Amino acid sequence: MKYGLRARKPAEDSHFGWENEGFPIGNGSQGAVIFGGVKKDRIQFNEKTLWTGGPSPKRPNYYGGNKREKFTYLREIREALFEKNQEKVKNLVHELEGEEDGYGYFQNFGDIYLDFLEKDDVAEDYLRELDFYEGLIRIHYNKGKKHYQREYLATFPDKMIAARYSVSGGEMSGRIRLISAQKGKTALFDEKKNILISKGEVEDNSLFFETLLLVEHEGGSLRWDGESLLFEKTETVTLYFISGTDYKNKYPDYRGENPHEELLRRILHAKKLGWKSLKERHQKDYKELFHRQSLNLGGSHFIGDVTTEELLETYRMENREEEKRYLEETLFQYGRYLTIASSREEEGALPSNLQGVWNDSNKPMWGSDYHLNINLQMNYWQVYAGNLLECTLPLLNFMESLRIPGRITAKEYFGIESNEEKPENGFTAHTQNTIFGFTCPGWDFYWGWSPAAVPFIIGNLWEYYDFSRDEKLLREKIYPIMKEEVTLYEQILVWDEASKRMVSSPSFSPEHGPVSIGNTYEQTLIWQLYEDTIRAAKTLNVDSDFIPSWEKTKNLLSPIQIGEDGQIKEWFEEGKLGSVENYQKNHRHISHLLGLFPGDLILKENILWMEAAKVSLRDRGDENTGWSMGHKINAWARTGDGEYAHNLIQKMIKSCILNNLWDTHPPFQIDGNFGLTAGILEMLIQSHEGKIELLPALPEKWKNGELKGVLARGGFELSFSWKEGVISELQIVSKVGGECRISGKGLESLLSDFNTKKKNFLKNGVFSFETEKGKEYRFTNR
Ligand code: FUC
Repeated sequence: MKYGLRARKPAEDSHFGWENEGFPIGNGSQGAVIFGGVKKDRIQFNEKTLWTGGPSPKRPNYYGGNKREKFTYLREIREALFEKNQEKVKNLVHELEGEEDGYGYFQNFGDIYLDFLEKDDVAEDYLRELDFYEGLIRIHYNKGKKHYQREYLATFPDKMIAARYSVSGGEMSGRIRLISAQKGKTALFDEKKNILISKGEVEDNSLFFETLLLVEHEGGSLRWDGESLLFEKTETVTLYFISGTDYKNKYPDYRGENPHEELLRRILHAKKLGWKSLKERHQKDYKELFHRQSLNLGGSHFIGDVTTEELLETYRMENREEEKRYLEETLFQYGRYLTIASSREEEGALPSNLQGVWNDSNKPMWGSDYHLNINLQMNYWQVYAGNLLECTLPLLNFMESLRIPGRITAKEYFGIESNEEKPENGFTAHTQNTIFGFTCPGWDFYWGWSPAAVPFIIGNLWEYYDFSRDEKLLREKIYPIMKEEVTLYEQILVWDEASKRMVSSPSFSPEHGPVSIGNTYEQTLIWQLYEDTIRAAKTLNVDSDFIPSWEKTKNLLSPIQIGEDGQIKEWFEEGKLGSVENYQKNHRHISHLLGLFPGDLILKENILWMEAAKVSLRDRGDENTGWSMGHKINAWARTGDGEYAHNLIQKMIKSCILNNLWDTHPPFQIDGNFGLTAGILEMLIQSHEGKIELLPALPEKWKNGELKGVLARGGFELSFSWKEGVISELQIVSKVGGECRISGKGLESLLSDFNTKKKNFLKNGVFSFETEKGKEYRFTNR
């Protein structure tokens, strides 16, 4: 196995084992965690649409959590803020909250247990591997003279999870149980079809759910005993299973068809294909995505027979550099593996949530929902340069689906109404979102209010365009969302005479400090929204009559202010660092630095702002929750300080990575995994400053390496290698044509021939040349 997870024992059958030792597989909509026990195996599984909350016969008045006509308080709060009457503000902000009732939780779907007729749990030569290259889990072990082998996979083309258990040198017997995680539901066996069915309705919201499990065997026999499926003296047992609900992401009832027919069709199709073809089809699909990109930081030749736990141990305790680089490469690729496993484009697909698609609890932290004040954004930071653009489309669908409920929230909380005359007059959403169109603020203003979360996530959609240059998608789907949001802000920004800025009010920086007007978090994100929307309009050659007024607003936002300690102020009122009410030193959010990353407001050419950003970053400190460290790696990479960024990677691996390499907040939260992958890419290539910059933040420990198949803004795919920090080989594929501007150490000599021929090597070290669509450009040092 080249890259993956490896263990020499099964995961403990407990929540601890699930979170720390289980190995995840997924096909976007379905996920499973494999325990791999010898006497008792457990497959815990999920499907993204199984949630409590939302509209339901029990909640006939469900209104997306919105309270009515709250915009009247908004006016009062704004006045109080202008008058600096904080007491009044504090008394009133609670009016800008939403309803908790009906919020709901992402649910555990259930478990499949295989109880083997074995005396004990003891096995020899036990090995459990999640192989990123192959896209599956393998387990083998011996028990006496018998050799056992298992494989588990989640296939996207055939929408199925499948597992195959085989034994040589003997036979195996045992029983299979399918257990729903919803109360009081038992499985039934359809003798005719040979399918085990578990179905019912979620008590809270009457959402219909169903799982079908088909078991095939070679040798021996299989029979239903009224409670479980007994397999006796078989050589192989193959499981195919699929789950679904009658959820549909459609306002207002969020219900679609009963999934039974479709699930049945698929499971019969899987049966027809059989294990071998199913696996082949899965691997073809998976490998096409995964193998687009490879990374060598100096560890790719390491072939140690070590477990992931041992690798982590080495990383924490010792100086075996090759192994350390290998673990960094593994974590990098894990972010890509988890993306493919938790976010695939298909009709109605939902994006990856706080735990991707894996959850063993019916009350997971934060509902395992969609958090828009950083987390959902971070779930997709790795897809762009990571060459997995299509995996971001579920996010686009999700954002589209928030527009209708989000217009209600805009109406109730901002008084901005969409109607026949103005059908797309502005939508909003806040920190927390569910699959049932919960777009209102949370039930506590101090974490719940965050309208700028929408501009924030629109940044992700724009990145999709900027990397792909897919003008059709920009025109048809992305730009309408951007324009609607600018339309909203054109109506809700207010003029602040004291600071001479257009400001959002009230504003609250996630998730500390005072309620204020025009804080840096909001101003920055709104600025970025205007900046990107204007670019989009110009690209598409539309709305030229709006652009002057949008430009004007943008220029009055003044997001960045430098404070007395030379920091980027987080609040306009902040003088010295942290001199405001409710400031929390070392807070995990670095929301005032979103212009540094993922935005492109704070650039290297602006030395003053860049230095101020570093002051603010240092003030926040390094160690924090997993995603916070993931964010800081990216931010430090943008400053160009590779050593600092690498130091953070080391700290993150030491403190926030579990034995199955899942990132922990705690609990397990997948954003940190994605933030880490994105951060590694950001250290090796950047393209947000109007050019491609190779090795912008390279640490000494990575001085030799190779990155293949990385994407850059402008529609370029690059592969390059470097020695002693100098680029030694470079290949650029231009996917859409147009000018390529590129810089990096060593390019001057690498491109010298090319340079004299074309005479377009620019003075400041940026090489620029026109490319042809589909053409490949190769440069090597002779
Ligand atoms: C944000 C963060 C928390 C947590 C939650 C899911 O609100 O502030 O740390 O990650 O999202």
